[in-house]
Amino acid sequence: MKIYWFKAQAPLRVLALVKHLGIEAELVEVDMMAGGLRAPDYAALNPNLKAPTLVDGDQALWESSAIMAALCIRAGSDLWPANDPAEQVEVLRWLSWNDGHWAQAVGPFYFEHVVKATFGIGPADVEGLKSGVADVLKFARVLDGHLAGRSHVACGRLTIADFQLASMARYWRESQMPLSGFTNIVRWLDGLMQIPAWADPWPAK
Ligand SMILES: N[C@@H](CCC(=O)N[C@@H](CS)C(=O)NCC(=O)O)C(=O)O
Repeated sequence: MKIYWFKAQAPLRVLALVKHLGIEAELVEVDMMAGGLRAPDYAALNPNLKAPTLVDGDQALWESSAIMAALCIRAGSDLWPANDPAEQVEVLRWLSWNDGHWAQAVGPFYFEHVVKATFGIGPADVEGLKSGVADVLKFARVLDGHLAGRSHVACGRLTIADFQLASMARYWRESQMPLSGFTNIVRWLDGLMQIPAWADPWPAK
């Protein structure tokens, strides 16, 4: 089993899960800056030209949430509730909410501050982010209200929904996401950082 990754938030959640569950896999780092995502061999696996991609036998699977679910099923982990339809619905709701709303809102902050710094592609456009503040606040209110009295996003325990929602928000301080007033979100994000594999998801060099 191979997992293609590079240092970015979608591969991050898959690699954190792999480490957390102790899954044996060959972790193949793609040289994104050298055009590795556009190489024909890689494009044949993931026509989106994005990472992560899981290759298991003949099957190439993309989309980090689907990859995480597949890995949980393989490992017998309830981070994806394979045997509980009601819990699946609950996790799916938050995976969808992330991709449709939350990631869209926090993504620009993550891109300007973390992606640009990681790949040396220029300074953050701090001015440009001002127009995105209202959206972050709008959806942060939803998440913060939901997390009141809860330790995790779904099912009362760690699930792949936590990893999906937190992979950009974990950088909220250095990305200047306006989340400091959302005490339940901050408590949840800080709590996830107590998980060793989440705090340090990247493979050893
Ligand atoms: N929805 C996809 C997102 C994949 C994605 O956007 N990956 C980014 C890294 S976080 C990427 O490969 N970007 C490279 C590019 O767009 O050129 C997933 O969750 O796997």
